[in-house]
Amino acid sequence: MADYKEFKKVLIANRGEIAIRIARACKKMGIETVTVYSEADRNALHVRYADEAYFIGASPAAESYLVIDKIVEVALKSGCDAVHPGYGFLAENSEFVKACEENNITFIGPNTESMYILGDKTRARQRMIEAQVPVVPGMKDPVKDLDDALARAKEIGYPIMFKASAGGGGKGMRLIASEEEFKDVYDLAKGEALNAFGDDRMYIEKAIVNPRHVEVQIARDKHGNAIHLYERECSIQRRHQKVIEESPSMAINDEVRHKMGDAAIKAVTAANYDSVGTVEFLVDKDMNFYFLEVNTRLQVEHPVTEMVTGIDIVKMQIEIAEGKPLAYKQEDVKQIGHALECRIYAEDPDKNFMPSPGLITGLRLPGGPGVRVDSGVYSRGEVPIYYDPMVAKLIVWDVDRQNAIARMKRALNEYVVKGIKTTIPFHQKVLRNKDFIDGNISTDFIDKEVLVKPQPREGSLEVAIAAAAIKEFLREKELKKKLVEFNETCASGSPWKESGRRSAMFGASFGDIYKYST
Ligand code: MV4
Repeated sequence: MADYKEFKKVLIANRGEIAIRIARACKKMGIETVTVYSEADRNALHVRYADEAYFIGASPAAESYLVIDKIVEVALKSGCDAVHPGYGFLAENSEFVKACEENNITFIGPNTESMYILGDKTRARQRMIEAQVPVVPGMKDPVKDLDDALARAKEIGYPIMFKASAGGGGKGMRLIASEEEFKDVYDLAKGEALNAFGDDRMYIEKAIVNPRHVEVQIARDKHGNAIHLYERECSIQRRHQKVIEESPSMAINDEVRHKMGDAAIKAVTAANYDSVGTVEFLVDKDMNFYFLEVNTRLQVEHPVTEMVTGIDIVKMQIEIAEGKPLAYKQEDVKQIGHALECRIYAEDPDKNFMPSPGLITGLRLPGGPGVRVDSGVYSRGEVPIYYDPMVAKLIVWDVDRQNAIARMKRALNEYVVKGIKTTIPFHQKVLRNKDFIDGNISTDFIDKEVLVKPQPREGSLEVAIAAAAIKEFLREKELKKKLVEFNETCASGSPWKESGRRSAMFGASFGDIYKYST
């Protein structure tokens, strides 16, 4: 069983909040940290947080964070055993994984074979069909030509989704309502795919109307052990960018939840995956779920899962890369309470979410019970124009969704960022939306609801007070039940046992618990 190697020093090939999140896991594990930085990031927070930092080039990512040779060179020069890619940049680049392997550096992520299978959407679909994971009804192979495409679309039935095999995350995808429309856009869509991915293979799926995006966090080690860490609801998106994520999802019940978890394990096992990862599903109005794709990386929204399970996903990912067997069995993983995450972007919501880089002249981060801030910036620090404008994530945990929403509103009100515009006011608007509060969300929520309709002001109606009183009574009852359940879980060997029990009894200060364990 001692078939593993503990890392002494890890290179973090990323920037911003995720570089810091990874460095925190390393420090907790007694691993030395090395970061890299571009010209624009000379004074960045991730550089200050790490034990060592190396300059790797000009500000554009193509000249720094994306240059494989430079990253490998720093890893060798500084004596790192492993590289953590974070998300974005080189995280899903198999050339980078190969370069690491050739230089005896462990890539903290999946093997190249599973990346190859899951990176191509038609190949992944084929593998899932063989493994009997439910996929959206549609084609197994790419279309041959327009006539083939029209014939297949007719069989499947309009509306259809015309998707690029090499796409993913909403890129290279088109909703098509009729045969006439398909004829018009066929060549255009293929051209776009060729331009974006250098690959114009396309396939057809039945379009799921008003779907929910629900994804399952999984972990599988190099010994074939696999667990899931339940789901995240990610339907609140704007132009395929997630805005708010939560766990659990309001869209599914426990029966579907467990079926989805099992399907997700089946999916990653079929690809011989060996890291932490995420299996994306679409869920329709009847709670049918369909496999979409696997994200072969640590995701931005992993903290919501950490909050409801109490498991440090980054530590788990590093241990898997070291070759250790999973520290948890499926029955050890409990989904407790409710977590929400708001992504804080340096964007101006009043100017069509235009990026708002520049000097942060003042910053006060929220805190208190159940609040976690994964931030990549500091007061008097600069937000460069060159990279993703996400500057921080605000995550809250509470015993149920209603409490979590209230806690998130409180935390957003405490959050002060001066000098640049952020999406904080936009989140406050979403949290006041009735459909959001009721859990009535689908993927067109933001365009349809929040950006168009004015939102009610806080506490304006007397009727609402009466309704709230009734709700409060019912909620109290539900809350007491939850605390009893919670303590039973603590007594039965969950990962929360050591750190969670006392604080959870006193108003659930899970943010504080988290800090001690990270
Ligand atoms: C779909 C779909 C409807 N039917 N596939 C967008 C992200 C990418 N991973 C897949 N996406 C979709 N695929 C079929 N067959 C609708 C979407 C979709 C969507 C999905 C999740 C969250 C937001 C979305 C926004 C528009 C479209």
